[in-house]
Amino acid sequence: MIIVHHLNNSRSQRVLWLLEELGVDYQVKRYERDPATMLAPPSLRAVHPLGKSPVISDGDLTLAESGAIIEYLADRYGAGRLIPAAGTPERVRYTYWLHYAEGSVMPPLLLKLVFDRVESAPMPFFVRPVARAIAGRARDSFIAPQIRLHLDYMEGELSKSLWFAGNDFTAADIQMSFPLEAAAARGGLDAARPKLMAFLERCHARPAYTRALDKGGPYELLR
Ligand SMILES: N[C@@H](CCC(=O)N[C@@H](CS)C(=O)NCC(=O)O)C(=O)O
Repeated sequence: MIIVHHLNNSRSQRVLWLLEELGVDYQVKRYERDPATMLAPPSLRAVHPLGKSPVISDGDLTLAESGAIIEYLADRYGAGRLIPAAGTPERVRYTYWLHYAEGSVMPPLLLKLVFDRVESAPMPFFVRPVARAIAGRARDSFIAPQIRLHLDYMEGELSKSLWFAGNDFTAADIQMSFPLEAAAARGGLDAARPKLMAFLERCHARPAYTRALDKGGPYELLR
């Protein structure tokens, strides 16, 4: 039996969604973030040394890293579903977006989260203006332009095909949903980028997406 070690309000929601799409049996083991630090509880380190979510167990296998998990589950349990055929241009695009989600677009979104929190963190009043100035500079000179660059790029790519790998929905779209949800929550993604917004609407309209939300519990992305 597959066990998904699932942290509330996190990337691991995608793994539940994929398993619902594939109709595979699984169990969810839930972990709650520390409300002050937002970190995962230490108990997750007993499953994987990094103590981050998602992690899955499948028999003797313990696997972390959402892209690797999605690739593994789609390969092992998909029977050809949600993966473009080997040797096609769509398959290359599938691999690209599977890696791009965590490797390229998440870093600036994460930096935005961290620097926004630096500004609002408790600190002596005389330090606050300095912290604000540093955070503002990082945001204006690097983070915001990088996020805009990625959003424009993805909007352009979704002008060429309905889904990221082509005209069929694949597991790469599941992987890409999280950065786009994070961008809608805190990265400035809005109706000015209609292809990306329509992508999110199509994702959210899938019955398996809703079933996964029921299994995973609260899913409100950090701002
Ligand atoms: N690149 C990793 C990132 C894993 C990660 O940072 N997960 C977050 C949840 S969104 C987490 O566990 N945060 C809590 C912590 O770091 O303690 C993946 O895609 O699986």
